[in-house]
Amino acid sequence: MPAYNRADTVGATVTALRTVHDVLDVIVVDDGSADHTAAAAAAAGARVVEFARNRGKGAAVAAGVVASGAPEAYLLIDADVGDSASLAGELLEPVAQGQADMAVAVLGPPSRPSGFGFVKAFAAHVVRAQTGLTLAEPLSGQRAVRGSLLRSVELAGRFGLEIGLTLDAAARGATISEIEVAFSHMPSGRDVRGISHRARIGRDVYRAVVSRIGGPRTLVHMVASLGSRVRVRGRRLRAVRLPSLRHAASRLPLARWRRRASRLSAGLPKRLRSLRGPRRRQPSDES
Ligand SMILES: Nc1nc2c(ncn2[C@@H]2O[C@H](COP(=O)(O)OP(=O)(O)OP(=O)(O)O)[C@@H](O)[C@H]2O)c(=O)[nH]1
Ligand SMILES: [Mg+2]
Repeated sequence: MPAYNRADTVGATVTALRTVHDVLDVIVVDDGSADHTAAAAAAAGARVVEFARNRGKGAAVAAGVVASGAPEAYLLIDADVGDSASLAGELLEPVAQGQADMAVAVLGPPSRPSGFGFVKAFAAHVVRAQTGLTLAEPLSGQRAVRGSLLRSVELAGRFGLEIGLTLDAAARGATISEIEVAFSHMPSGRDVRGISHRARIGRDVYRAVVSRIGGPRTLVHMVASLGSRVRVRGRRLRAVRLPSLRHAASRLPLARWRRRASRLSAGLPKRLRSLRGPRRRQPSDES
């Protein structure tokens, strides 16, 4: 459990996780918090790894993996999930049963308006284009991952963690599935703090994608995903796909337009004459 300035919720999250059957050890990585996150986590019974300064979510999870030994599976749970972390067994099940190598939790609707969805749409687009997978929550931090899989990938930095893990796992042929779990969390809102938090997430996701598929392809995905988010007078402009363009072209009444154009051009000299009006007398007409 990566935790940064989460003294308010980390204790409840640890306590709830420890009630989950099959959870043998709860490791909290305190990412250089300025509050009492580490003490709260330890008081609730977690093993705590402390960073002296903030190094980001990816580095925090990587440190947790190093501290873990070699368990069969990992649960990655954000520190703001609180009591609802007791539902984590549902997330572990598909991995424990061998149905998935990574199970990604789809959370219930947010308690307040959160981001605008641009980064999520971009991440979903990249995952779909690169792996063929359609994920509703490509950036969800709540995941169960097969131990050998998580230990075999180099985790992306900061908030690039989730998209990097998804792309790397898919590249290794892992089975990834999404599962609805009624975890609650505390999403940042649409205030200045929330927007700058989202901007940081966007930057980290972009970096993780660029380092995996290269800059040009990343830009193409970014533009395409933007198209799917832009709204004109309340209607969403979907990314235009080539087959639909061809279909639209085949339905154009080209023959009718051609007939009309030739009728128009045939009648043009007469129209021009009528536009010019009756011819005026010229001085040369006198002579
Ligand atoms: N903000 C932040 N969180 C970190 C950092 N390192 C670890 N974390 C933890 O990573 C988890 C996810 O962070 P959140 O800030 O909740 O990000 P999020 O859930 O993706 O975004 P929201 O929907 O705004 O909550 C939490 O458990 C954090 O405590 C860091 O450097 N910054
Ligand atoms: Mg959160």
